[in-house]
Amino acid sequence: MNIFTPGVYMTACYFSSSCPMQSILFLWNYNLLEEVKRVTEATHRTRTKLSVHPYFKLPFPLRNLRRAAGKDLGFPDGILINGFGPYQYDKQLVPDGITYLIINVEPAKTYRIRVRNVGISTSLNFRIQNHNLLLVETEGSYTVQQIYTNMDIHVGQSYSFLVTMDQNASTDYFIVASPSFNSSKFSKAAGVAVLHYSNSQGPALGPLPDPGENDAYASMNQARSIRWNVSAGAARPNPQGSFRYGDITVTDVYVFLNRSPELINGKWRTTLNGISYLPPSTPLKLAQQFNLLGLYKLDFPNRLMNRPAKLDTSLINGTYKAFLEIIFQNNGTNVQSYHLDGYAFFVVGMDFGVWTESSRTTYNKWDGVARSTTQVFPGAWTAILVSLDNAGIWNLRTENLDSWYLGQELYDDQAQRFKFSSASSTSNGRKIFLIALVAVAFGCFVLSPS
Ligand SMILES: [Cu+2]
Repeated sequence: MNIFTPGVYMTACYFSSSCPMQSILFLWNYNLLEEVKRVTEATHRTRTKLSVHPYFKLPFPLRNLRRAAGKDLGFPDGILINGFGPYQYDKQLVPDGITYLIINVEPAKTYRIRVRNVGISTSLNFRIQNHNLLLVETEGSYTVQQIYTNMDIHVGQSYSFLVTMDQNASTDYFIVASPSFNSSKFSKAAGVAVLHYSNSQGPALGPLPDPGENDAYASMNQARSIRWNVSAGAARPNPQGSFRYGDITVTDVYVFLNRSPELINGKWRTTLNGISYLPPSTPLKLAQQFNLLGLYKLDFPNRLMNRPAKLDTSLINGTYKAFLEIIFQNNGTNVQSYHLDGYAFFVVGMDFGVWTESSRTTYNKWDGVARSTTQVFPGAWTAILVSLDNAGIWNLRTENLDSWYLGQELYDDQAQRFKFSSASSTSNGRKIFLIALVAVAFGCFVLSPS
């Protein structure tokens, strides 16, 4: 058996779907939603790059979207896998002539398959017919290696699985990504690719593999089962033993409330703690660099304030090397996922209901997974811990574009109060560097015999 070490082939095969060493599957939903994404991204890029002049006009399609905003974007028309449409697994559901993805494999070998949900609003359930998914990595962290038959992957999240080609190849096998929390409405939307053994005897046969118990409760249980691998030697924010996140004193607590879109100044907007992000007329970093006063404030509230929702350029007043506890409370009706640029954070808790101080007793203080994007189920909360060890102004946002383009994002600034670390932490840094080198050498050694 041949196991390809995660990470090593990443650059060589990053975009090659047919690469025998590793396959990266990008999943997304298309048609209306692709258009929304394209327009939204273009707008976001433009407004970030050029900044938003008070008279800056949104492109026309997005203005229309804003007008339509507040309504759900609806169901996707389909799921693409690496840009390809579904294999015709059912003649009633899938039209003729659609090009689909084939992943060619050799029997008995083990492949690393990295799967990312690059969609805009739909949680996806991923599975491979008759094959187990051995979870090994999420967003740059090694996980405890556990076997799953399917995995819910929320918008912006990614996972690596080792998949061993241990079947008899009497047929090809389906690779499926379908909207999570499946209903019959979604049956048309499944993304279907084909896993083809070199000794395969014929085409894949239906029905599609079952998504399992597919509701928010099951999905949360699955999410809770994903643990950080505290004994793996690499791809972790810090070497073993040097950083026990559960022992660090929290310096600041933020409870971010998501709720359904609301009218602010007559327009539909989304908010966190009642604030909908308003991009300033000068990019934040420039404003900071040149000390331009009045363009933004460092007063983002720790909790929802007793005041009407508003548009504002309000940043978190972070401190370099502070340790934050952030609770995302989702009072909306859809799964949200939140991403923090520049960091991996520890996902320590997740539950239904409203977070309270006593929810902390349920936190995982030992092996909560470190990742950059976490889901928050509707009517539920997710708690993360994050060490602000990366100075700068960083963006925290929802990955659901329908919420994002209506203003659900904010920035965290921990640059101005930068303090140089003491001598003792410099020697600590040296130690970390040495351990990293050992890990790299080990990786090469394992791979060279093949
Ligand atoms: Cu990022």
